[in-house]
Amino acid sequence: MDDLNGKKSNNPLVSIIAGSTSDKEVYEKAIKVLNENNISYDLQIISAHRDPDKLDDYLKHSKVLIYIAVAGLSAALPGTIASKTDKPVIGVPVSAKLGGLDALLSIVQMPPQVPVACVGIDRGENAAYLAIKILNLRNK
Ligand code: C2R
Repeated sequence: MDDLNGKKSNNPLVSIIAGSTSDKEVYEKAIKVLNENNISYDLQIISAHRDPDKLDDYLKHSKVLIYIAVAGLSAALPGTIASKTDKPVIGVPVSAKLGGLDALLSIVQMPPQVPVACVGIDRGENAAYLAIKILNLRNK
């Protein structure tokens, strides 16, 4: 994991927030792609369900441009982040139970006005690739 932390930065462009360290295999896929593309990121393990105040505090002080939210089970995390930021949120459903269908539906089925982009189950790398495409808009 240490080598994957190479591009962690004080002024990150992307924030990866995972609900648990048990999602590590999935968020490491995103970290690998961000590192390969020299995109600075911050990694946080914060559960919206378990530690809502910590999430609130982090988001209030965060200056990143894009959030990648990795969560399994009843994946409230991406939607909660989306409710508190005007930046894009990309959700990654994790196959913790039910093959990840529970998390996929939780992330996709956001109510009107609070969109969350969603990549495939366990597709942490695609969340990073999508984040890079969004960041590329800055150079157009
Ligand atoms: P533990 O292994 O820590 O019990 O977590 C995590 O993302 C993980 O996949 C089991 C699963 O619970 C998920 N989790 C969420 C949230 N917090 C934890 N979906 C949340 O706030 O959405």
